[in-house]
Formats: sequence, C-alpha cells, structure tokens
Amino acid sequence: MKKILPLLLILIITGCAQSTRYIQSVRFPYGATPEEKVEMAARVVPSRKQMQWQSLELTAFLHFGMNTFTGNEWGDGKDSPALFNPSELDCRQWVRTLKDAGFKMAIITAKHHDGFCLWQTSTTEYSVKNSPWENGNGDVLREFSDACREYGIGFGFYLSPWDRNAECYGDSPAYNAFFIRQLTELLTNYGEVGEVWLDGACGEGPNGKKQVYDWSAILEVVNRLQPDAVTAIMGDDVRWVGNEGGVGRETEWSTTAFTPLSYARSTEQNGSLGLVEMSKDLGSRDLIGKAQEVFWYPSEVDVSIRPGWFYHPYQDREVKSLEHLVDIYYKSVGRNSVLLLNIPPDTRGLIHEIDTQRLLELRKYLDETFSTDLACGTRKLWKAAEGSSMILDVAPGFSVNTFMIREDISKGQRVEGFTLEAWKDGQWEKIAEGTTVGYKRLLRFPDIQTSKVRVTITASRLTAMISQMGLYYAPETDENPE
Ligand code: FUL
Repeated sequence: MKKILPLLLILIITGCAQSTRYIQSVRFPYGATPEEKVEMAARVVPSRKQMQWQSLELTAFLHFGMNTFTGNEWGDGKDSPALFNPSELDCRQWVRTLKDAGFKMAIITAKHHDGFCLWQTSTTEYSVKNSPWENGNGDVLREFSDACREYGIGFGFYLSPWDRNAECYGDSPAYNAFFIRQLTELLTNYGEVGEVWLDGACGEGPNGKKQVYDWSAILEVVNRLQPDAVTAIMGDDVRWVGNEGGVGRETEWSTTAFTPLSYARSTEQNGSLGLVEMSKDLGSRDLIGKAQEVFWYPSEVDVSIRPGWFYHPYQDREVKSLEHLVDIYYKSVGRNSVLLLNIPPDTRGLIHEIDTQRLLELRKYLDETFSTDLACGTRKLWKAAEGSSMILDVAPGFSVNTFMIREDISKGQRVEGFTLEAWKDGQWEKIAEGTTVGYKRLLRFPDIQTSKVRVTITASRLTAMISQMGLYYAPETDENPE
C-alpha cells in the first residue's frame, strides 16, 4: 500500500493536469515560457453559450429601419419618422424564408446609427410610435421576436452604440444611462435573446461628439438580464472577423491573443502586440508567446447578400450569385466562423423575391453537397498526436472534391496543420492541405476518384481531438443567373 499511494497520487495529478481547461480566457502566470503559454492556450475552451452559438453556423442579419425608406446607408438622425411606413410588413414572411433557408438565428437592427427605434420605447420620441405605420401602434421587435419563437429560430438584435439623434450622445454618463435603458427594454420585453450585436462603427469627425462608453456596465446588463445571450463585436463572446466581404482567415484561431475592445486593458494589451481586429495573425505560437492573456473569442463573418446593408431597389439586380454565396459559405463556416448573412427587407416590409430565391438555391446546393458523406466509417473521436494519420475509405464509384474536418472544441482548438492525400497509381498523392481546423474546416480540391484518402495531422498543440471528418462531392454551380 505504501508503494501504491505515491503512484496513485502521481496518476491523479497528471490526470488532472491533462484535463485542465480554462473557460473563455487564461492569464499567463508571470515568467511562463512561450511553450508553457502555448500549452495553456490549447486548453482554453468556449463557454457554454459560445459553444451553443458556434453550432448555429448560419445566422441571418436584417438591416431594416429609416434607411430603408430614405435610401441611405447611414442616416443623420434628422429624417422624419413620417417616412417610416412599410406597406405590407410581415415578419412571419421573413422568418419563414430564413427558416426554409436553414438559418438558426436572426438578428434585427433595433436601432441603427440614425437612432430611429423599431420598438415602442420610452427612451426617445424618435421611433415607430411617431410613424404612420399601424398608426404609431406597431412594434417591429414584437412582431419579429414572436415570429422567431413561432418558427423556432433564435432571436437577436443589433443596437447601435453610435446614435446621431439622441441629444445626450457625447455627454458620456447621460448617454450610457440612456443606452442601458434601451438595452433593458429590449432584453426584458421580447423573450429570450440569443445574440446582442454592439456595433463598433462611429463616424463622428474630429469636431464631432466624443462618447466614452461604459462597456463593463453595458455588458453586465446583458449578462444579468439574458445570461444565455452572446455579445458580439464590442462584446466579449464573439469577434468581428475584420472585413465585410464574407471572408474568414485561412488560419482562423478561436483562441486568440486579441483582447476584446470592450475591456479597459485592450488598448495596452493589443497595442503592445500590434493587434487590431483586421490583423492577419491573431493566434500563432509566436504571438501567444508574447501575450499576457489569451481568449476564446471566435470569429463571426458579416456580409450582405446585396452591395448595401439596407435595401435599395436599384440593387435588385446586384443580389450575390449562388456561386458567390457558396464561396462565402466555404470561407466562413468552412473557416471556423459563423456566417452572419444580411438579407435586408424592402420598403414593403418583405424579403424581396430575388433574395428569397437565392437563399433557397443556396440551401438546395448545400443540402445536395453535404447530405451524403462518401467517406465510410469516420464517426469516432480521433485523438491524433502530431504526425499521426487516419485513412478514410471512399465509397466505390464516386468522385470527391470536398473535405470536412472538425475538432471537439470543448477540449480547445489545437490543430495547426494537416494534409490530405489520395491513393493514386499505387502511391499517396497530396491533394490538399490546411492549417487551423476549429469548429469546422472545409477544403475544396479538384474532382478525384480514389479508393482511399489519408489525413495527417502535421502540427498540433497537444493532442488534437478530431470529432468528425467527411468527404463530399460538391456539384458545379451554374453561372451567375443575372
Ligand atoms: C457597420 C455599420 O456602420 C454598417 O452600417 C452595418 O450596420 C454593419 C453591419 O456594421 O459597422
């Protein structure tokens, strides 16, 4: 027994060390070496709500408001509420369309930079209450949140911190209190909220009003009133990918050295690493070695189906083609990100027929591609040490051109490199390679007929936990219809 006891203790201690997890962030101890930091970063895991959010994959964005009726992208807060008058507003039509297209959540612009509020608010007169729509009794947030619940998809809202109508904007304490009152109304009167989008844009010029936001008070309100809602962009659960073109990074780390901008220490920490939201590298070994802290801060790719965020009739012919949307899907969901695709309702208050058609084409295309996994027997968790390989048998007689690989992110993000080889003329031939994996990585390669494919994890932080792999055949997309 005397001999067994120390052995048991060692086993328990090493077992614990192996299963150590840091939920959402870890601050490195003073004097930690770069190697120790990387190892700790490989144990940072998403919070429960971040995990749930990531699995949505597809979220819809709905830019709708005063700009829909003025033709602007950014209003100045001076347009009359009398202009807001959708003739056939039907939020059920929006949500039905989105549901059919496979979206799992939808986020509406409750207030854009012009300050016009789409709900019955006690905070300002600049709202639907003073519009002719439904004689001033309408509430878009009510209709929209009810429709989301009816069709079983998540409900979220965008509330622009920049407000060009509010008189108190720039009087920092007063506006912070005003903003928190608006948030409180939205977080308490419309049922469960899945995502709160706090935009970072502020176009005030050098002589404009300078608002200092109290982010910690703002985020505290969201976390207290809707503990399951993620906060995005100026929030600390979801990171802006850094562009509005629909493109995630080829190397997209959810474990990042980028400090959320809502934290007071972000200026110093991001400054010392030279990081901005658009930086190419947010999570390499080199960067982590220099960082004081890392975060689980996954990327969300926001892009519009049209050139503008708001509906403009002259853009009816500029709805993105199926080919373009498919490409965006591969470069967002297929690059460890959630795709937030904007579909702006028109002046009738409906999702336009052309947009609806394109969304359904996208759904059909994705179903056709991903409903049949042509790799046989790959369901088990693969604990892959660096350098290890796994062979996937391909269903006989089929061509493949798409590879899907996923990590069990509840254990952290670990893969840094992998290759894909096909068995051809008695030897292995490389057909594709990638760097990060994360929640999901998709790789496209030219059509190939082969009996087997070999996946090798060429670089990883600790043991990679591969939860799923698949091979598919993606059909060609038709040329742009128009
Ligand atoms: C930006 C805004 O300025 C745009 O108008 C749009 O709302 C986009 C999603 O975020 O920061």
